[in-house]
Parts: sequence; structure tokens; C-alpha cells
Amino acid sequence: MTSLNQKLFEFSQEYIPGGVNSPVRAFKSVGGVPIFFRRGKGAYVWDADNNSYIDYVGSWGPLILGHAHPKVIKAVQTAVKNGLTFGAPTEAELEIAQLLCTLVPSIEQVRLVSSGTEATMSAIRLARGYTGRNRIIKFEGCYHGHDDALLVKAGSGALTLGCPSSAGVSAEIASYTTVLDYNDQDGLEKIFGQFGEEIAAVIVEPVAGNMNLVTPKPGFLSTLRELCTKHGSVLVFDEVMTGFRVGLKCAQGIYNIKPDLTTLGKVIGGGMPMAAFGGRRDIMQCLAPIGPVYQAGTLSGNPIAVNAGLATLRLIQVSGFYKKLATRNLQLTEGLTKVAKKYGITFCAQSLGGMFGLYFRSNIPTSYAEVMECDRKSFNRFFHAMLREGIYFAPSPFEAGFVSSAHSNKEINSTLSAAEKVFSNW
Ligand code: KE4
Repeated sequence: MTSLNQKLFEFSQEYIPGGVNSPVRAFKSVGGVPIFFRRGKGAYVWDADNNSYIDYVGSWGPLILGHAHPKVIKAVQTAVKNGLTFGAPTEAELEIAQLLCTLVPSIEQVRLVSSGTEATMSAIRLARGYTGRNRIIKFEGCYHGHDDALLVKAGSGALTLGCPSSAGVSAEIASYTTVLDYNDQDGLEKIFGQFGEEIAAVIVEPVAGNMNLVTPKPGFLSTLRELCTKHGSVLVFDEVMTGFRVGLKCAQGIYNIKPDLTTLGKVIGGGMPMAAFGGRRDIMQCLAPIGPVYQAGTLSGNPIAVNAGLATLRLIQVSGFYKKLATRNLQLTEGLTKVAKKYGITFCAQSLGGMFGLYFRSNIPTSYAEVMECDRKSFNRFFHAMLREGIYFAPSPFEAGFVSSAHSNKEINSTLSAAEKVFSNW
């Protein structure tokens, strides 16, 4: 019997390319029919056929408090009564700007936008405007949204679909983007030796989450910082995913590296369309209307999104929030690793704050090349088997996973029981 989900997907392909509004949702790499969700509450989501799942995607990172947190919902309900948008300054924008500048030490000034892509696109333009240079450095497997200059050997959906360098990006634009290997310190030193004074910016995910989870090797980020300082290049930490996900001071606080610019998104909007870029005052002062670098947005700083973000940012500051999140996350990754080992399955996992990586390989990957050695068939088999048990992981081997404060012992234990059943029948 065709499920409602299947009917909806067939129908949606009539009106939406691939039936989805973002490629990574299409289940292309895992196969099968994407799930149409109707409702979410806490750690759970329900699909169109009313099947429930424990959700480890959390809308790709924003839902650090879980779905429909009462205090976030209340903040949105209160805000909408006063109108949806003004296209003019509001006090809420000032409050969240002040809060972001307080929580993230490297951010002296910040500009709000509506998506992570807007944040990274604007940060790159700002770095080019500030330095008067064109060349940017990015890393293979890192994804920074779909701006032309950054869709070169990108991760996430681009990698999932096997088109890391998209059609439609002109060769001229791509020629200013140099791609290096993540964690390749020697490659960094070489490229700066060659082009140092031409490099406007280096943009990096300080913890990579778009080629699955890959953490920086000791020295990688500090070498980046030293070389950018030496050559007058802008160091951009793309913390759209890691911002307030890996800790209250973001990845830059964990690794104690101060970037020149930081991009944020996901968690800061609490599930609503909101992102931001910010950093050194002297760089941010180059932005219109006071500087020559133009950047704008009709719904930038939208009061509904800002209030959802403020409610979220207040709750993650509660003492012990990240300790509990990391403990829960570790319980999941250590538990999965233990069960896989019990049945002799080549599998490993790691966690950092509220994000995790699952890998069908014998040890934790530290580079794009090592991620590509993961057994994708096993991942796909695991993904669908766990889905049948009511556990929803990211539908791609090139995505990180996320736990929320709504994931309790109950959800972790249910997940590990499901994994026991799946791996025992491997
Ligand atoms: P958005 O434009 O999708 O809001 O943000 C782009 C972006 C920028 N930087 C980083 C580090 C990101 O992870 C993202 C977006 N992440 C993907 C998931 N890995 C979004 C999911 C999707 O494309 O549908």
C-alpha cells in the first residue's frame, strides 16, 4: 500500500525540482523516499503517516533545544502579535546584537542576515572589500552555503550529490577560490608562501561538519591564525553549524583562536530564518551605510526570528547546559560504538558538544580523503534499518548529527536498543 509520504513525494516532484527545497533532503545518497514531517515536539518528529522518530537531525543543527520548546514558541507567539516585520530597526535586534558581541569575544560588531549563505557570502565580500584583494582559500569538504565563490569542492548536499563544484559557477569566479585539504598545515604554509599578499580571506569550518564530523588537528587552526596575521588576510570562522552547538563560546572558544570574522546561523535563530556575521570593528566598519562594502536584506533582523533566537540564546546560557548535552551525546556515540564492536562491525563514532559523527570505517577520519574511505553501503543500510526502528539520522554519510537538550536517557537508550537489533541482524 502506497504511503501518504510516497504520494506526497510523487506529487511534490511535479511542482518542486526533485520534490525538495534543499537537495540534501532528497535521500539521494541513501535511496528511498524523503520523509514529509508534520509535527515535532522535543526529541521527536512525526511524518505524514503519523510515524514517530527520535530526531538526530534537528533541522540540520538549529534545534539545540529540541522541537517546539515552549519558551521559544511563547516568544514567537508574543512577537507576532506586534506584527511580522518592519524593515526598520527594532529593539530586539539591538538586544541580540549586544548578546552576540558579549558571548563571542571576537565579535565587536555584528550584522544580522536571514541565512548562513548570506552570512558567508557577505563575510567574503567584506574581506575582499577590506583588503582590496580577490583570492580566497577554502577547504575541500567544507560547506559554506551556495554562494558562487564557495561552491567549489564543497561539502554537505553538494558532496552528497557528487557535485562538489556546481554547474553555473563561472570559471572566472571559481578561479579566485583556492581549495586546500582540511588539516593540511604544510599545504597552508606553501600556498601562503606563494600567494600570501594576494589572499583576501581564508574561510574555514573550525570544526568541519559538512563532510561528516572532522575535528581540527593540533596546530591547524593556530597555523591558520598566524599565517593570516602575517600576510594581512582575513581569517573567517564559519560557525554557522558550530556556533553555540559545540559550546557557549563556539568552536573558537574551545580552540582558543580569535578569527577576524565569524559567521553564525542555525542555533541563533532557534529554528527561524536567521544568521549573522561579525568580528573586528575596523573590518565591520567597511559595511554600508558607513563603508564602501554593500550588503542588505529586506528581512534582516526580522523581529520574529530574533525573538526566537533570543529565547534560545537565553536558555543555552543556563549553567550546566553544555555539560549535560555533551554527556548525552557521549552516551550515544560510545553506546553505538560498543554495540557495533559486540557484533564485529567496522564502525566508530565521535562527539563534540552537541554534534556527532558516525563512520563505517575502523578509526576516526581526520581528513576529507579518510571520510571518503567510509563504507557508504553500510551507512545506507544502517540509516534505513534505524529509520524502520523509528530513529532518524541525517540521510547522508557526509553530514554531522545533532543531539538536543530534549534528548533524555530514554531516547538514547531507545536508540541503542534499536542499534542492538540492527547490528545483531547485520
Ligand atoms: P544556510 O544558507 O543553509 O542557512 O547555511 C549555509 C551553511 C553555511 N555554513 C555552514 C558551516 C553550514 O553547515 C551551512 C548549512 N548546513 C547545511 C547542512 N550541513 C544545511 C542543510 C541544507 O543545505 O539543507
